[in-house]
Amino acid sequence: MTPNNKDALSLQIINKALESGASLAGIANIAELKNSPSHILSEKVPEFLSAGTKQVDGRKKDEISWPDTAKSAVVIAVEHPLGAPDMDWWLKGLKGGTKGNAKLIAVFSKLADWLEKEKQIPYIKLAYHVEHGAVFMKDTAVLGGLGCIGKNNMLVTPQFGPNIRLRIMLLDEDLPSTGFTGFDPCSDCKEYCRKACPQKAFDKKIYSAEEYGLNELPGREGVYSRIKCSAQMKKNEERSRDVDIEGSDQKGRQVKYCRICELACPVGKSS
Ligand code: B12
Ligand code: SF4
Ligand code: SF4
Repeated sequence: MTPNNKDALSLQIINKALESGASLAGIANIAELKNSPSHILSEKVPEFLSAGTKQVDGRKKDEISWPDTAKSAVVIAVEHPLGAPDMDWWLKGLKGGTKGNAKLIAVFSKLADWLEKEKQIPYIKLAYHVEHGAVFMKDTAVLGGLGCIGKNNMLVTPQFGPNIRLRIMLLDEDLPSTGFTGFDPCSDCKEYCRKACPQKAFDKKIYSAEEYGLNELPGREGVYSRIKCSAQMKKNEERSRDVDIEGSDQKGRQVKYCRICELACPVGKSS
């Protein structure tokens, strides 16, 4: 396929994802993704058990298992606006865990149908947790041109700030990354995100470029502590409660995980 044809195919895929309900979409090349900061750092830091990791027999936490056939990754984002906090609430028994994840899964279901029927491109829809086959989503999104990593250690997009959630699908098609944006709202910001954290998770430098061999560090300067952040998630779990599951006679355990550093960020808050 010529470079022009590849660009045209990428555009078609992105447009189909947007048409299917994604708020943003992009593409990351697998070779670049394998060399992105989270994929490098995760191999160097000790295993970590938290709300975001899973105990899977025979698998190391944070360890990616790359399918041989995958050559590019489609990344989609769905907006989680201030007016719909329930999109982010985890509920055991709900498909995808949250309403937002259910929407992300539905978008990929439509895109997968189209890839199969119209393009005959093999794909793999990835899970959320790395131990269940996921890759690191924020890096995929930066390479795909959706935004930058902010001082809150989250993907910050020009359109929706950090108020988005992500999902990835791998393609057996060698497409180039749709690119960095140069967008950086943090350089002259008063760091509302960091100041708002109840665990003071950004108060100490933990990672250094010299020790880890990369300049792109958690929280940008190596100040984000996932141990402190995770302590907050544990508190949130302790405050969970049983609620009705819509469309079912079952009850499920609802957890409202902290997103204070996300909600404190002024970027994209006009929506
Ligand atoms: C495990 C996990 C957690 C754990 C550990 C977090 C961690 N960062 O280590 C805990 C439970 C603590 C957690 C907390 C949260 N999480 Co979480 N989490 C994950 C998960 C499953 C894996 C992330 C991970 O382990 N990363 C590995 C570590 C090594 O990397 P990192 O600390 O994230 O830092 C890297 C980046 O900053 C990056 N980086 C820095 N500079 C640059 C520059 C460039 C150019 C690039 C490419 C990268 C880059 O490289 C760093 C390595 O240095 C992802 C889903 C996924 N499969 O990716 C969701 C995910 C990252 N979480 C998400 C969210 C929303 C949250 C919370 C707000 C809680 C909530 N309500 O859901 C908080 C936010 C914490 C914060 N400020 O970062 C979203 C982020 C969306 C966004 N806008 O960025 C994700 C993508 C899931 C989703 N549904 O979309 N999470
Ligand atoms: S509050 Fe400011 S420093 Fe923090 S992520 Fe948003 S723009 Fe960046
Ligand atoms: S999610 Fe909550 S605890 Fe974790 S860094 Fe953000 S504000 Fe702090």
